Amino acid sequence: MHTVSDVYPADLASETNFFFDGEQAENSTGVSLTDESFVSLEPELPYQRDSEGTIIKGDFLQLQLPAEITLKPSVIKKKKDKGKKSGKKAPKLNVFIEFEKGIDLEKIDMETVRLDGDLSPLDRKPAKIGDQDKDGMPELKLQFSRSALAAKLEKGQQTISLDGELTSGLPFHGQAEILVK
Ligand SMILES: [Ca+2]
Repeated sequence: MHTVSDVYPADLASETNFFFDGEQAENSTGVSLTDESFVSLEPELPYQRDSEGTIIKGDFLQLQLPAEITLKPSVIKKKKDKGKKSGKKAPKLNVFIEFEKGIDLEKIDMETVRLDGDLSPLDRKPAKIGDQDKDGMPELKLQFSRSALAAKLEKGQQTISLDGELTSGLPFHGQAEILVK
């Protein structure tokens, strides 16, 4: 599985800005965010001000929660099925979103979830939460149109992203490999 580090200007790196480096979120002094850090980094409103009167909100806005994304199936076909099913019977892509412990899946703002940049889930409610990979951590199951995704992608093995926000506004991001035939 490939991971991609955040790209950011060097002068943005500081002790209070955390960037996801593909494996963990670190600030400029190498301090990693723990599970507990993520939970405590929900935005506190109204924003606090520092000693110079500047509103402190940068830490929260820079954060991006890592999400583990599982696609089922992870192989999709570009050509339309012979049956040419459409509507509710069209082939669906199941996307499972898993967070580190402490992040409540029910806090995902469904309106913000996008696959590969601009695909919205087919059904925003009700969201199904289960543990299909049986690792003890729950996942949220969303469904997307398989043909709509296939139409956007080139043939071959590639990494696609899933992005969204929690109801607090905290963004999350995950990636998964998919093979388009
Ligand atoms: Ca799980």
